Amino acid sequence: MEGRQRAGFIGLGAMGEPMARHLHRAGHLVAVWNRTPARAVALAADLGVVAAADPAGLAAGCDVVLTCVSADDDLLGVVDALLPGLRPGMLVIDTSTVAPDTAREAARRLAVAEVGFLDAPLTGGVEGARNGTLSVLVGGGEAEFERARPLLESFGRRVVRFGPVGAGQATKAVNQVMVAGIAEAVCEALALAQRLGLDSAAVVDTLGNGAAGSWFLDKRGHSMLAGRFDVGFKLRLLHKDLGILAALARAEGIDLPVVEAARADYARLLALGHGDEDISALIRLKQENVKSGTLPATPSLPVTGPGAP
Ligand code: NA7
Repeated sequence: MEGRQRAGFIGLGAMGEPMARHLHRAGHLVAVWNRTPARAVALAADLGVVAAADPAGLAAGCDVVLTCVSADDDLLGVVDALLPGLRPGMLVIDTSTVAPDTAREAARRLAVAEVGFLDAPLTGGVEGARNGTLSVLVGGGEAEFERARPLLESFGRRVVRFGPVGAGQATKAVNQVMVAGIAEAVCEALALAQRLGLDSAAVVDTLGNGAAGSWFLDKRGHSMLAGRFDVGFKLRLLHKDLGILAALARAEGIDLPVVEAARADYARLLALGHGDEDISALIRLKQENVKSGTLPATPSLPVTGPGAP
Protein backbone atom coordinates (compact mmCIF):
# COMPACT_ATOMS: atom_id res chain seq x y z
CA MET A 1 0.00 0.00 0.00
CA GLU A 2 1.08 3.54 -0.70
CA GLY A 3 1.58 4.39 2.98
CA ARG A 4 4.22 1.67 3.34
CA GLN A 5 6.74 2.84 0.80
CA ARG A 6 10.29 1.94 1.84
CA ALA A 7 12.13 5.16 2.62
CA GLY A 8 15.82 5.94 3.04
CA PHE A 9 17.05 9.10 4.74
CA ILE A 10 20.25 11.01 3.98
CA GLY A 11 21.56 13.82 6.22
CA LEU A 12 21.01 13.15 9.93
CA GLY A 13 21.70 16.65 11.25
CA ALA A 14 19.65 18.76 13.64
CA MET A 15 16.61 18.57 11.33
CA GLY A 16 17.18 15.25 9.58
CA GLU A 17 17.64 13.01 12.60
CA PRO A 18 14.27 13.73 14.23
CA MET A 19 12.55 13.58 10.84
CA ALA A 20 14.03 10.14 10.22
CA ARG A 21 12.66 9.06 13.61
CA HIS A 22 9.15 10.18 12.59
CA LEU A 23 9.42 8.25 9.32
CA HIS A 24 10.42 5.22 11.35
CA ARG A 25 7.47 5.61 13.73
CA ALA A 26 5.14 5.77 10.72
CA GLY A 27 6.62 2.50 9.46
CA HIS A 28 8.46 3.82 6.39
CA LEU A 29 12.15 4.01 7.29
CA VAL A 30 14.38 1.14 6.15
CA ALA A 31 17.84 2.75 5.82
CA VAL A 32 19.89 5.82 6.69
CA TRP A 33 23.16 7.34 5.47
CA ASN A 34 25.15 10.25 6.81
CA ARG A 35 28.44 11.76 5.62
CA THR A 36 29.87 11.35 9.12
CA PRO A 37 29.15 7.62 9.53
CA ALA A 38 28.91 7.55 13.35
CA ARG A 39 25.59 9.41 13.29
CA ALA A 40 24.04 6.90 10.89
CA VAL A 41 25.44 3.90 12.75
CA ALA A 42 24.06 5.15 16.09
CA LEU A 43 20.58 5.94 14.71
CA ALA A 44 20.39 2.68 12.73
CA ALA A 45 21.27 0.69 15.86
CA ASP A 46 18.68 2.60 17.87
CA LEU A 47 15.89 2.08 15.33
CA GLY A 48 16.84 -1.32 13.93
CA VAL A 49 17.28 -0.09 10.35
CA VAL A 50 20.20 -0.40 7.92
CA ALA A 51 23.16 1.99 8.05
CA ALA A 52 23.99 2.08 4.34
CA ALA A 53 27.64 2.17 3.26
CA ASP A 54 26.98 4.92 0.69
CA PRO A 55 24.06 6.80 -0.94
CA ALA A 56 23.84 4.36 -3.88
CA GLY A 57 23.67 1.42 -1.47
CA LEU A 58 20.88 3.15 0.44
CA ALA A 59 18.94 3.80 -2.78
CA ALA A 60 19.15 0.16 -3.81
CA GLY A 61 16.93 -0.93 -0.90
CA CYS A 62 14.33 1.88 -1.08
CA ASP A 63 11.39 3.19 -3.10
CA VAL A 64 11.80 6.79 -1.94
CA VAL A 65 14.90 8.69 -0.75
CA LEU A 66 14.64 11.79 1.44
CA THR A 67 17.55 14.18 1.82
CA CYS A 68 18.28 16.95 4.33
CA VAL A 69 21.79 18.34 3.80
CA SER A 70 23.32 21.76 4.30
CA ALA A 71 23.50 23.62 1.00
CA ASP A 72 23.23 23.59 -2.78
CA ASP A 73 26.51 21.83 -3.69
CA ASP A 74 25.92 19.27 -0.95
CA LEU A 75 22.55 18.36 -2.43
CA LEU A 76 23.87 18.04 -5.98
CA GLY A 77 26.78 15.91 -4.70
CA VAL A 78 24.35 13.60 -2.92
CA VAL A 79 22.13 13.36 -6.03
CA ASP A 80 25.16 12.35 -8.12
CA ALA A 81 26.16 9.78 -5.50
CA LEU A 82 22.63 8.34 -5.45
CA LEU A 83 22.36 7.91 -9.23
CA PRO A 84 24.14 4.52 -9.55
CA GLY A 85 21.69 2.98 -7.04
CA LEU A 86 18.44 4.51 -8.33
CA ARG A 87 15.88 2.66 -10.46
CA PRO A 88 13.28 4.14 -12.83
CA GLY A 89 10.09 5.06 -10.97
CA MET A 90 11.82 5.97 -7.72
CA LEU A 91 11.30 9.33 -6.03
CA VAL A 92 13.80 11.67 -4.36
CA ILE A 93 12.45 14.27 -1.93
CA ASP A 94 14.82 17.01 -0.82
CA THR A 95 13.96 18.84 2.40
CA SER A 96 17.11 21.03 2.51
CA THR A 97 16.90 24.76 1.79
CA VAL A 98 18.59 25.49 -1.55
CA ALA A 99 18.01 27.83 -4.49
CA PRO A 100 15.01 27.11 -6.73
CA ASP A 101 17.49 26.71 -9.63
CA THR A 102 19.37 24.04 -7.67
CA ALA A 103 16.13 22.14 -7.12
CA ARG A 104 15.44 22.29 -10.86
CA GLU A 105 19.00 21.08 -11.59
CA ALA A 106 18.57 18.14 -9.19
CA ALA A 107 15.27 17.29 -10.93
CA ARG A 108 16.99 17.38 -14.35
CA ARG A 109 19.78 15.03 -13.25
CA LEU A 110 17.28 12.58 -11.75
CA ALA A 111 14.92 12.74 -14.74
CA VAL A 112 17.72 11.28 -16.89
CA ALA A 113 17.45 8.15 -14.70
CA GLU A 114 13.61 8.33 -14.85
CA VAL A 115 13.49 9.22 -11.17
CA GLY A 116 11.01 11.80 -9.85
CA PHE A 117 11.92 14.74 -7.64
CA LEU A 118 10.16 17.03 -5.17
CA ASP A 119 11.65 20.04 -3.40
CA ALA A 120 10.17 20.04 0.07
CA PRO A 121 11.89 22.57 2.34
CA LEU A 122 10.61 23.01 5.87
CA THR A 123 9.59 25.66 8.35
CA GLY A 124 9.09 25.16 12.06
CA GLY A 125 12.65 24.71 13.27
CA VAL A 126 14.27 21.96 15.25
CA GLU A 127 11.31 21.95 17.67
CA GLY A 128 8.97 21.38 14.72
CA ALA A 129 11.15 18.50 13.51
CA ARG A 130 11.18 16.89 16.96
CA ASN A 131 7.46 17.35 17.52
CA GLY A 132 6.43 16.40 13.98
CA THR A 133 4.74 19.77 13.50
CA LEU A 134 6.73 21.14 10.55
CA SER A 135 5.23 22.94 7.60
CA VAL A 136 6.45 21.33 4.38
CA LEU A 137 6.58 23.57 1.29
CA VAL A 138 6.48 21.37 -1.76
CA GLY A 139 7.35 21.90 -5.42
CA GLY A 140 6.85 19.20 -8.05
CA GLY A 141 4.28 17.18 -9.96
CA GLU A 142 0.87 16.39 -8.46
CA ALA A 143 1.30 12.61 -8.77
CA GLU A 144 4.68 12.72 -7.03
CA PHE A 145 3.20 14.96 -4.34
CA GLU A 146 0.34 12.53 -3.62
CA ARG A 147 2.81 9.67 -3.47
CA ALA A 148 5.02 11.59 -1.03
CA ARG A 149 2.20 12.87 1.15
CA PRO A 150 2.09 9.99 3.71
CA LEU A 151 5.85 10.25 4.24
CA LEU A 152 5.83 14.04 4.55
CA GLU A 153 2.86 13.91 6.91
CA SER A 154 4.87 11.74 9.29
CA PHE A 155 6.80 14.89 10.30
CA GLY A 156 4.69 17.70 8.81
CA ARG A 157 1.50 19.14 10.22
CA ARG A 158 0.94 21.26 7.10
CA VAL A 159 2.06 19.73 3.82
CA VAL A 160 1.28 22.06 0.91
CA ARG A 161 2.18 21.95 -2.79
CA PHE A 162 2.92 25.39 -4.26
CA GLY A 163 3.57 24.47 -7.90
CA PRO A 164 6.18 22.74 -10.09
CA VAL A 165 9.74 21.86 -8.98
CA GLY A 166 11.32 24.97 -7.45
CA ALA A 167 8.07 26.37 -6.07
CA GLY A 168 8.72 24.91 -2.62
CA GLN A 169 12.13 26.61 -2.49
CA ALA A 170 10.64 29.88 -3.79
CA THR A 171 8.11 29.76 -0.94
CA LYS A 172 10.88 29.01 1.55
CA ALA A 173 12.80 32.05 0.27
CA VAL A 174 9.73 34.20 0.98
CA ASN A 175 9.59 32.69 4.47
CA GLN A 176 13.24 33.49 5.14
CA VAL A 177 12.71 37.20 4.41
CA MET A 178 10.23 37.19 7.29
CA VAL A 179 12.42 35.04 9.55
CA ALA A 180 15.38 37.39 9.04
CA GLY A 181 13.34 40.57 9.44
CA ILE A 182 11.59 39.37 12.58
CA ALA A 183 14.94 38.38 14.11
CA GLU A 184 16.35 41.84 13.33
CA ALA A 185 13.39 43.56 14.99
CA VAL A 186 13.18 41.30 18.07
CA CYS A 187 16.93 41.30 18.80
CA GLU A 188 17.13 45.08 18.35
CA ALA A 189 14.10 45.60 20.60
CA LEU A 190 15.34 43.33 23.41
CA ALA A 191 18.81 44.94 23.35
CA LEU A 192 17.03 48.29 23.70
CA ALA A 193 14.94 46.98 26.61
CA GLN A 194 18.16 45.95 28.37
CA ARG A 195 19.73 49.31 27.62
CA LEU A 196 16.76 51.14 29.12
CA GLY A 197 17.05 49.06 32.29
CA LEU A 198 13.65 47.39 31.85
CA ASP A 199 12.79 43.99 33.28
CA SER A 200 13.45 42.35 29.94
CA ALA A 201 11.97 38.97 30.93
CA ALA A 202 8.71 40.75 31.74
CA VAL A 203 9.00 42.61 28.42
CA VAL A 204 9.14 39.26 26.58
CA ASP A 205 6.18 37.81 28.45
CA THR A 206 4.02 40.93 28.27
CA LEU A 207 4.73 42.23 24.77
CA GLY A 208 4.75 38.71 23.39
CA ASN A 209 1.08 38.62 24.23
CA GLY A 210 0.24 41.61 22.05
CA ALA A 211 0.74 42.81 18.49
CA ALA A 212 4.52 42.28 18.72
CA GLY A 213 4.09 38.60 19.54
CA SER A 214 5.91 36.13 17.31
CA TRP A 215 7.23 32.58 17.32
CA PHE A 216 10.76 33.97 17.57
CA LEU A 217 10.04 36.22 20.56
CA ASP A 218 8.15 33.42 22.29
CA LYS A 219 10.70 30.64 21.66
CA ARG A 220 13.98 32.59 21.69
CA GLY A 221 13.30 35.73 23.77
CA HIS A 222 14.25 34.33 27.17
CA SER A 223 17.17 32.21 25.94
CA MET A 224 18.81 35.11 24.08
CA LEU A 225 18.45 37.35 27.14
CA ALA A 226 20.22 34.63 29.16
CA GLY A 227 23.01 34.57 26.54
CA ARG A 228 22.13 31.01 25.44
CA PHE A 229 22.42 30.44 21.71
CA ASP A 230 22.86 26.66 21.59
CA VAL A 231 19.32 25.77 20.52
CA GLY A 232 17.64 26.02 17.17
CA PHE A 233 18.68 27.29 13.77
CA LYS A 234 22.38 27.78 13.07
CA LEU A 235 23.02 31.30 11.84
CA ARG A 236 25.44 30.04 9.15
CA LEU A 237 22.38 28.37 7.55
CA LEU A 238 20.30 31.57 7.61
CA HIS A 239 23.29 33.41 6.11
CA LYS A 240 23.29 30.79 3.33
CA ASP A 241 19.54 31.35 2.79
CA LEU A 242 20.05 35.12 2.61
CA GLY A 243 22.64 34.50 -0.12
CA ILE A 244 19.98 32.58 -2.05
CA LEU A 245 17.66 35.58 -1.61
CA ALA A 246 20.34 38.03 -2.77
CA ALA A 247 20.74 35.99 -5.96
CA LEU A 248 16.95 35.91 -6.43
CA ALA A 249 16.80 39.69 -5.99
CA ARG A 250 19.52 40.14 -8.65
CA ALA A 251 17.68 37.81 -11.04
CA GLU A 252 14.38 39.64 -10.49
CA GLY A 253 16.00 43.11 -10.67
CA ILE A 254 14.64 44.14 -7.25
CA ASP A 255 16.02 45.40 -3.93
CA LEU A 256 15.45 43.48 -0.70
CA PRO A 257 16.82 45.89 1.91
CA VAL A 258 15.76 43.80 4.92
CA VAL A 259 17.65 40.87 3.44
CA GLU A 260 20.75 42.97 2.74
CA ALA A 261 20.87 44.34 6.31
CA ALA A 262 20.43 40.90 7.86
CA ARG A 263 22.97 39.35 5.50
CA ALA A 264 25.61 41.90 6.52
CA ASP A 265 24.88 41.23 10.21
CA TYR A 266 25.16 37.46 9.89
CA ALA A 267 28.34 37.80 7.80
CA ARG A 268 29.81 39.74 10.73
CA LEU A 269 28.72 37.11 13.24
CA LEU A 270 30.21 34.38 11.04
CA ALA A 271 33.50 36.28 10.86
CA LEU A 272 33.44 36.53 14.65
CA GLY A 273 33.16 32.73 14.91
CA HIS A 274 29.48 32.46 15.89
CA GLY A 275 28.32 30.45 12.84
CA ASP A 276 27.08 27.45 14.82
CA GLU A 277 25.00 29.53 17.22
CA ASP A 278 21.25 30.08 16.88
CA ILE A 279 20.16 33.10 14.82
CA SER A 280 19.13 34.83 18.08
CA ALA A 281 22.89 35.40 18.64
CA LEU A 282 22.16 38.46 16.49
CA ILE A 283 21.42 40.20 19.80
CA ARG A 284 25.21 40.24 20.38
CA LEU A 285 25.56 42.85 17.60
CA LYS A 286 22.53 44.81 18.76
CA GLN A 287 23.97 44.98 22.30
CA GLU A 288 27.35 46.10 20.91
CA ASN A 289 25.68 48.76 18.79
CA VAL A 290 24.14 50.22 21.88
CA LYS A 291 27.51 50.21 23.65
CA SER A 292 29.29 51.85 20.73
CA GLY A 293 26.93 54.81 20.91
CA THR A 294 24.23 54.19 18.33
CA LEU A 295 21.86 55.28 21.09
CA PRO A 296 22.57 57.88 23.76
CA ALA A 297 23.63 56.44 27.14
CA THR A 298 20.53 57.91 28.75
CA PRO A 299 17.59 59.68 27.13
CA SER A 300 18.62 62.98 28.79
CA LEU A 301 22.40 62.90 28.09
CA PRO A 302 23.64 66.53 28.12
CA VAL A 303 25.04 67.67 24.76
CA THR A 304 28.12 69.90 24.93
CA GLY A 305 30.80 71.25 22.59
CA PRO A 306 30.79 73.10 19.28
CA GLY A 307 27.41 73.10 17.56
CA ALA A 308 25.52 72.26 20.74
CA PRO A 309 22.27 74.19 21.07
P1 NA7 B 1 22.97 20.47 10.24
O1 NA7 B 1 22.59 20.09 11.63
O2 NA7 B 1 24.23 21.25 10.04
O3 NA7 B 1 23.08 19.09 9.40
C1 NA7 B 1 23.53 19.11 8.07
C2 NA7 B 1 23.51 17.67 7.54
O4 NA7 B 1 23.94 17.70 6.17
C3 NA7 B 1 24.46 16.74 8.29
O5 NA7 B 1 23.89 15.45 8.35
C4 NA7 B 1 25.68 16.76 7.38
O6 NA7 B 1 26.50 15.62 7.51
C5 NA7 B 1 25.01 16.77 6.02
N1 NA7 B 1 25.91 17.25 4.96
C6 NA7 B 1 26.46 18.49 4.84
N2 NA7 B 1 27.22 18.56 3.73
C7 NA7 B 1 27.14 17.33 3.14
C8 NA7 B 1 27.70 16.80 1.97
N3 NA7 B 1 28.51 17.53 1.16
N4 NA7 B 1 27.41 15.52 1.65
C9 NA7 B 1 26.60 14.78 2.45
N5 NA7 B 1 26.04 15.23 3.59
C10 NA7 B 1 26.31 16.50 3.92
O7 NA7 B 1 21.82 21.27 9.50
P2 NA7 B 1 20.24 21.23 9.77
O8 NA7 B 1 19.82 19.82 9.93
O9 NA7 B 1 19.87 22.23 10.78
O10 NA7 B 1 19.71 21.80 8.36
C11 NA7 B 1 19.73 21.01 7.19
C12 NA7 B 1 19.03 21.73 6.05
O11 NA7 B 1 17.67 22.09 6.42
C13 NA7 B 1 19.68 23.06 5.65
O12 NA7 B 1 19.53 23.26 4.26
C14 NA7 B 1 18.87 24.09 6.43
O13 NA7 B 1 18.98 25.39 5.85
C15 NA7 B 1 17.49 23.52 6.45
P3 NA7 B 1 27.64 15.56 8.70
O14 NA7 B 1 26.95 14.92 9.88
O15 NA7 B 1 28.09 16.97 8.97
O16 NA7 B 1 28.71 14.72 8.13
